[in-house]
Amino acid sequence: MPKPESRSADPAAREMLIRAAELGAKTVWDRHDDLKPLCGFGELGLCCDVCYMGPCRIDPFGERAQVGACGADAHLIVARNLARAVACGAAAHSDHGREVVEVFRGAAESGSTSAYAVSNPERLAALLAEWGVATASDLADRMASQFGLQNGPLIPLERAPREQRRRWEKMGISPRGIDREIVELLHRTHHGVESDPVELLRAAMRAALADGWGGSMIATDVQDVLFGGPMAIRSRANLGVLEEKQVNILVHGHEPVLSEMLVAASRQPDMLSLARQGGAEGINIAGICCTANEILMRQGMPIAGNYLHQELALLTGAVDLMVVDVQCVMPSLPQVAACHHTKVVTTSSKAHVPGAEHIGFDAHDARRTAREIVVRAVEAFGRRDPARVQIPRHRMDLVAGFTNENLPHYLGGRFRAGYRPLIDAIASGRIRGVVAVVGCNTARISQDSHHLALVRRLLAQDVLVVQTGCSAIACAKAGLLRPEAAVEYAGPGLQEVCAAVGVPPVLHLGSCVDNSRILAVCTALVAEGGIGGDLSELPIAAAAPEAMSEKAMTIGLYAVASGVFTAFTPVPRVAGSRVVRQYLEQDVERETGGRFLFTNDIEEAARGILAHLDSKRKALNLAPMMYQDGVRSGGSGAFRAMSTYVAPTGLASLGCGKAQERSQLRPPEE
Ligand code: XCC
Repeated sequence: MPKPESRSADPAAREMLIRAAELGAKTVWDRHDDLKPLCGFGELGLCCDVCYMGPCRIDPFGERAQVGACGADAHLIVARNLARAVACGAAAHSDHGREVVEVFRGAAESGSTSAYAVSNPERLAALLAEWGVATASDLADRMASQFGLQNGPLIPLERAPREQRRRWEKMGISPRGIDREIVELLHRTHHGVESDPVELLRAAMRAALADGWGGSMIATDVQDVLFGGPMAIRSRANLGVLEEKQVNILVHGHEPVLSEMLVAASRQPDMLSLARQGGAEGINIAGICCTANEILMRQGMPIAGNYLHQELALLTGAVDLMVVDVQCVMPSLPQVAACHHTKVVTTSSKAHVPGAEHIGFDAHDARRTAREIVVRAVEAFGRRDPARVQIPRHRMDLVAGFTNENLPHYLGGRFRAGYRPLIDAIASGRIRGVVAVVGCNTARISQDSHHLALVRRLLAQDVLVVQTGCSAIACAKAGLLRPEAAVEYAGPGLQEVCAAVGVPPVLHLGSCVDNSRILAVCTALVAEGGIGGDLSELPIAAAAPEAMSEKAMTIGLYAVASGVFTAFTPVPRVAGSRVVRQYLEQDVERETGGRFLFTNDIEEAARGILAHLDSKRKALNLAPMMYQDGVRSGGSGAFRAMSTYVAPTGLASLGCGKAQERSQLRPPEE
């Protein structure tokens, strides 16, 4: 058996990989190994299957075919493949947005019978004003219309800095509705349509922008209106959150519509008493992937793991039921679940998995569906074999729940709520910059190893890290989302800031659609003024250190189109085209202000990001960094980080309770 250490940096995962071998279960790593060697043409992006004359494969060594049967060369083939991936990634995120808008519309209609209601009237009022409508119902209609907007820019685009919008207009990539952009992009990739690889990449950027500043951004807004705006909140992460004596339900996927209702159902007295009658001490709901992030941010529910944990969680034998909706759900789950008593339930009309039970989810009947799922889980608990249960003891405390709306309060406190304290810390050289580290796990890279290596490296260089998605879960499992992580990992400047305001050095901003929150934070930094008049001028960057899904490519592309330097690892399927790499890693910077760094080497990614931050600081004429290698520049001796650290009054001093005892942490003025 391959060494578990080579497959995951997470000790809980390694334990379960050994358990998988004992049980004779195949996991994603085994299947990935079975496929090796992976197709070299595919890896380089040089295999074209857009028509049925092919597939045509370009020889990267120049000895055989250099063009496909139709005459498409390597550059067009690579660009076309990439554009199709971006279209799919944008479709996934934005269709999530459309789903939650439909639920919102149902809740907003007068005389509604929807199981959902607006729980955040303040956010609703702000959106009504911004969108220029009078009622929630009008807002839902206006938002729904954005998806099919045929002409003219999207309404949320107005939030982008003026200079960025000017760049998009000049390039002709101001996005229209996501439906139109994706249809046009796919049309352009059809055989015999767009033959200019760079024009195709620009069209892909336009579709990605329609997602980032459209579908995804609307998803975040609507979810905050329906389910509440997150506040800093404590919880725990890793497989050790599974409870030996409780009914364990895992929610996995992306849309919080079902999972919010499941959390509510699991707390109902009759459901709890049913669980007790079945011999359980309670009902424990935990999450996997981005659904985990959604119910963590708003409800403080524990996180069982990120993408590569989904099969491992089932191997514990402690999961009674896993309920899934859409995206990042491995089709293998029912086979792995068959090792034990675990039931897998699908709920989305768009996502069926052979071997799983399908319980169709309808927002109008959400309570009944959620209760039915809880009942199935309690029944399954009765079939659990305690002798076969093995729950890794690893679980880590964390603080999550930061947003562009609440960050000014946490950073500025009662007297200085706003982004000015952060800007001052950057301008004075205490903080080098802000980097978003986001995205997936992949079987190509030892699980979490790149996320942790990059984030620790950045923290040591006084970089404030913001996170979403499976990357945030990786760091949560490793303890980087605790305020104490500032002492353990941050450079002295960042430590001072974290100690002063009581936030962790790594801020969890939510699920992958919530990358829109990161765009909003960056936009707010521009609006506050002092460290750049455009996103591309700020000392900021982004990274996807273990990218797996097409959504990651879409997010990377809208980040680059928004002016952000973005390190993307592993190298996506672009290596077969010099023209595509040249455009995305260099030339695009003249157009959007952002660019990619594609690399398989996470240290190279870290060096590239740090060099980028320093170049932006230099261009802005900001103060030199206050500390160099732990020593205050021009000062007298080493900064004694440990001895000067004062536990902040807010977050760090509070211990973590059980999820059911969770308490939201209020901004200082409350
Ligand atoms: Fe999927 Fe969002 Fe990637 Fe994780 S980070 S593997 S996309 S769940 Ni979104």
